[in-house]
Amino acid sequence: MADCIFCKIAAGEIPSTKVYEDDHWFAFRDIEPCAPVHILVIPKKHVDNILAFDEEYNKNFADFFLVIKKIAEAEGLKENGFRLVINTGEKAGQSVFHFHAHIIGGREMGWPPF
Ligand code: IU
Repeated sequence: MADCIFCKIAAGEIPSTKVYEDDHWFAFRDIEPCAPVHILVIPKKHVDNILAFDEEYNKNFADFFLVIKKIAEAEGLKENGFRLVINTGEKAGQSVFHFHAHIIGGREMGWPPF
């Protein structure tokens, strides 16, 4: 989508610290990490967020959790686990309107999240 910064990152038009890429997914390190491991996983095909999904778009997410698992294992997060955060909507903290999942790990986590 024109003017979407994450579309441009996924296309390599804006540099990022890439950690994973396949035909459908792109993952890179967050520029403002909140933990030793903080990675954003984005679909290459644009969607604003979960609220914009329909049945057709959802087919793109068939391998979503396997991609997350692959990245988490490669980042050494298997033993201590990690948190997956998907902020959806401005009031829930979403600031970039291209779906992204935060993989956060490498430190103790508190609950509830704020
Ligand atoms: P949020 O869930 O929409 O709030 O998360 C957006 C994240 O994208 C946030 O953690 C930013 O630091 C991160 N980010 C980035 O890594 N690179 C960018 O060019 C931009 C935002 I814009």
